Amino acid sequence: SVFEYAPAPESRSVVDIAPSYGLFIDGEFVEAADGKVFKTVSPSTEEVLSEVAQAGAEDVDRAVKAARRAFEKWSALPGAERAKYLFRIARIIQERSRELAVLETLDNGKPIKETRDADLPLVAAHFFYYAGWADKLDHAGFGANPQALGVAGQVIPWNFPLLMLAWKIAPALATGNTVVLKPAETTPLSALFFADVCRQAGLPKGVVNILPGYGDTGSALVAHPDVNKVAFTGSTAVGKEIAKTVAGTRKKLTLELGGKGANIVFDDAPIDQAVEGIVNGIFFNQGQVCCAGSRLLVQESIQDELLESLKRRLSTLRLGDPLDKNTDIGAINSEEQLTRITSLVERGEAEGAERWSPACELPSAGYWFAPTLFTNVTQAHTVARDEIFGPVLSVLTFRTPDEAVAKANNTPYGLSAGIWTEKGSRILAVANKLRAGVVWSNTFNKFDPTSPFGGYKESGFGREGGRHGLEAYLAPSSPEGER
Ligand code: TXE
Repeated sequence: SVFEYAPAPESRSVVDIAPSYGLFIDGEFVEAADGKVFKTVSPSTEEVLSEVAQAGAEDVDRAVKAARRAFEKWSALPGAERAKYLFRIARIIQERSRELAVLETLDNGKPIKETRDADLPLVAAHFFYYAGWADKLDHAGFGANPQALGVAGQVIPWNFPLLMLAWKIAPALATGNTVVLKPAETTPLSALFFADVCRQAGLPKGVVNILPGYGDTGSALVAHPDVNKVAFTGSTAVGKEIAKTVAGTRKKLTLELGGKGANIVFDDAPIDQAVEGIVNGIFFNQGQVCCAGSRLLVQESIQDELLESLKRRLSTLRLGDPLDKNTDIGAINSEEQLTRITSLVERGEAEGAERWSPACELPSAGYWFAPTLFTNVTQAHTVARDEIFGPVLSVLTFRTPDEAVAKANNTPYGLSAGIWTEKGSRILAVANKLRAGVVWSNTFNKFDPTSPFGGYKESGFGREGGRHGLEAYLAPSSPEGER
């Protein structure tokens, strides 16, 4: 089945990592025009995994030209033909998911339990889902003859390297667009492995191009005049820069940016279940999740009971080697991210919030941060306002549902929220007032390719996933029935 688990990966020997990788342009791995390379390290050990070609402006131009050449034929293929390639890609990902899970864990630092049981099954599911759409676009509500936009320039972050790639590439290809994608500088390897998957699937040359590099590569891609669509997931600051670059051009843009999600726990919530949801909401992927439940809003009357259970649960989390199947908390993705988390946490303490962590030993090499709770937090505290993007939970309290809603919405972001209560009527009433792209009830961090995902306010605009995810890659066409 789509959701079949990969066999348990035990060690890094499961995957062959080459000492060096090229850029993937026009179906070939090539060196950067200026010969530049950079190193990618394993954040859990600081070991260099590989040396990767670094794309410059000339390479961006080469890749966009290749994608443009490929576009004519690719977009003219019958949808059923494009579907065959996407189904093939999905199946190869399933077959090679053991290798991919280990590779992703090594390059990103997240626990193998997550890459194996969450990232990889979701990646395959995305390709299966959008493969199914490729031949059903006509008269599906996108107009009579929906047209692909052309070349999509896509820039993705490091927190879910392969899953973000799937979110971007699967709908783009299903609708007949071609792609130039830039993975994040700290996690290029799974995208390059994906390039090999495309070759294995016989995907025509130039349909997918992968350009590892830093922010300058991303900004050259976004600014390239022959790119028709820009899709970005990353920081709000860079998202705003990209919006400025794209303004005044005819490029279509979607932005998926930061978040400061609230997990709202009412006094009638099933406490044990809520504790699991809170832990999953903020410690999944070390909290480096745009829709993380980084603020816990707990009804005052159950605060003590809930915090006691939560602390007990946090004391059982296992931090360490991400390749160990029992590990719950892996490494922080980069030294830079660790510094960012550390400075925000120090600021929280300096502003008077109370910091707590379970006793836990951090490995001596690599980038690590212990699960952290902040209590005595007010809405004015930095830790209640800024996205920390780390394993740090800020606890606030409320008395009434209206107060919960007001506090949950008191953020420049609007990506996610969670509601914990046994009352169905309350779930609906509260959810309708939350300014968040996704609201989970009695669960958190649940993803499905059929559901649209995206934000309000500074969390960006546009939706990825589901039927909505296709709209972002189609030109507005004539209304249904007209041609
Ligand atoms: O993000 P960047 P960073 C948030 C999170 C995190 C902070 C910084 O709060 O602490 O952002 O992370 C490319 N033009 N999120 O510095 O820089 C870059 O190379 C075009 C939330 O890693 O935004 C990478 O591929 N591209 C988030 C991608 O943008 C540029 C996920 C993201 O990097 C660019 C990541 C430019 N000028 C961070 N500058 C989420 N929404 O999930 C950089 N890039």
